Amino acid sequence: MHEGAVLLNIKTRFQRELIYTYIGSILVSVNPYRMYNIYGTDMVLLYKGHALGENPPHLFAIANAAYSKLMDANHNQVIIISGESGSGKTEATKLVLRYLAAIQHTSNIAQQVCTSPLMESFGNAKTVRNDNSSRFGKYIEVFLENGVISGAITSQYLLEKSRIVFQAKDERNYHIFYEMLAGLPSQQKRAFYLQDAETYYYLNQGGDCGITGKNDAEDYRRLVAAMEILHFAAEDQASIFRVLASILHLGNIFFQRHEVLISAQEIRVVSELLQISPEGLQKAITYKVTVPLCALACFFGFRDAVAKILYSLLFHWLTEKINSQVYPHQHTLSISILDIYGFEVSDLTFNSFEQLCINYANEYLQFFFNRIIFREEQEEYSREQVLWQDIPFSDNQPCIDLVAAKPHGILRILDDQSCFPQATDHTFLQKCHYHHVHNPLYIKPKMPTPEFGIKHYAGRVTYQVCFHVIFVHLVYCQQQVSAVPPGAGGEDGEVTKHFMVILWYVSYLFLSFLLFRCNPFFVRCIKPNNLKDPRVFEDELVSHQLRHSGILETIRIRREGYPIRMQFDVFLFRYKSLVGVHQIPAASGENCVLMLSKLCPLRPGLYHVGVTKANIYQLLECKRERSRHLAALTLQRYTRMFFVRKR
Ligand code: AOV
Ligand code: MG
Repeated sequence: MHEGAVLLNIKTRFQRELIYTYIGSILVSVNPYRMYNIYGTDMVLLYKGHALGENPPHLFAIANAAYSKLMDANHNQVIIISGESGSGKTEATKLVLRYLAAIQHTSNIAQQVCTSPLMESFGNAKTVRNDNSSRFGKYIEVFLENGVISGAITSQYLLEKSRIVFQAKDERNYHIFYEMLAGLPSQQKRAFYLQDAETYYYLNQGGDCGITGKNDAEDYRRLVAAMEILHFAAEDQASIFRVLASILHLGNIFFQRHEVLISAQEIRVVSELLQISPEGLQKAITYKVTVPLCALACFFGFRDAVAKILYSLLFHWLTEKINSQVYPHQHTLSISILDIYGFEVSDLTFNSFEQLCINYANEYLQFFFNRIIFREEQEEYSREQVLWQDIPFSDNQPCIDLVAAKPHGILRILDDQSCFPQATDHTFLQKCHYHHVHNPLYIKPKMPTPEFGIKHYAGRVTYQVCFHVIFVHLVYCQQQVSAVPPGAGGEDGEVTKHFMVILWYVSYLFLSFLLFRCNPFFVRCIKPNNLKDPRVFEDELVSHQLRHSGILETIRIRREGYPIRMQFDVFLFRYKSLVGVHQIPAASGENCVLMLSKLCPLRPGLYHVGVTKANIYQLLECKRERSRHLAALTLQRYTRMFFVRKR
């Protein structure tokens, strides 16, 4: 049982076109970079109503397990999909939704919930890692009433805003801009004074406005069809395109040093499109800030900030609009799916504040995974007094602390610094160095460059410090978005409070939604190569992901641990018929062991007072299934179990 064996298994399966593998109840999914014919109605029927392990590993099996568990246990479920950028999280999310919709008899709402490409057009973009990279976090709650989808709520988190005004080489802005320019009828295009994508500064910085294999015009038509399904009025559609057009024109406004505008034409067009006065617009984008920035950067900063606000508001409005169409009548039980942007490991690209947020969110997700899989597992054993040797696992709490702990986590320092008008990138960086230089997870650059490095669980990343520029934008944007909780305004404390909102966004999401409300299922997505090539499996790259995702440790803990826990009364009730008892015996460990001994031979020394373990779970389940005249389960593995006193 070692890394090489696991790698070989996953590789061999990948080469045999088997992209899914179970590790315990965790599903590992390797991105095939090509569509296999494994998601049709036949597959839906194959997996519908069948327990995990009855059929070959598949995403549909996980979706079905979540569904069955919701129905059985009357408890909310969440499917947490994680993995590096480009590993297949968003595709997996869509497939889970498709499965949930497919098992419905009436699929009207289900279709609306599950097939809308709108969010993707507005929230996804081409990056160097993924042609369709999600640039926001998404938490979809699908509500079920008696097993039937009754509605859904999508929450979106931390849309990447820098992309609206800046793209790195070979990257694009959000799909929607290019789709609009490729697909809008020429008459409408003229009305918005629009030309080709190449003419817009906000669209052409990456160098290539097209994506091989993507037809923007066609996707525009699909987008409009989706708007129709969601009952977007004609005026709404026109307004959306008007706002998008005004953002593009805004980006073509240029400044010369100190306030002299040289783009009167663009100013006029933008103010016409947004139906505001040209003077007001000019004032808004040349407004002076107190944050120390050079004048020119400041002007561009505010032009860009206005563009970001417009886009953020549009995205926010759109999410709400979609939600309003499918909002559930009441909050019943739900299956949620979490799909955030993947970890961004690269020392080559420009990493800044937003990458730090993205990576922190992933770090937090890993923390949650660890908590569930390792820590809680071990805590449960000691609570139940099961003899158990702690399995060491790579706890990433220290990294969480480095980024966000009070009082000197990097985000805290940034938050703190933003209250001082004299603070600069330099003072911020010095503070970080001062507090963390001895932290093994922190990397102080050897040269005095304005950057620092962090050793994340998934790899090391260097972050460039130009936080103030981004910070101004973020604050400016946050003020506009209605998601800011009431009372977060105010003069002096504004910056701090708003910044805390961002922190709140990232951590609150995971903490409240995941940790406490739902029973989690984990899907770990793996990227076989960085070339997006269906034929290549790079051992080193996959090993790295296996090692850092905790998958190997999961295997160990699963094998050595007790994946099945049953409360005394549940156990006695479940297997009573196998021993021919009608009356359930009193719920005690002794009675469980007694019943167990009637069902199968127990080796002595395998259990303790009140708490026992045995290699029998699947054997019992098999007996039970047979006794119910159901098809016998295929059993290859034995699982250990222990009983739990009812709390
Ligand atoms: P991500 O969500 O994990 O990245 P995606 O789900 O967008 O990654 O997957 C990237 C690309 O891989 C997709 O556009 C597909 O071409 C291909 N792909 C992924 N899963 C499958 C599958 N099951 N079958 C066939 N092709 C697949 V990011 O959002 O960048 O973190 O922010
Ligand atoms: Mg994605």
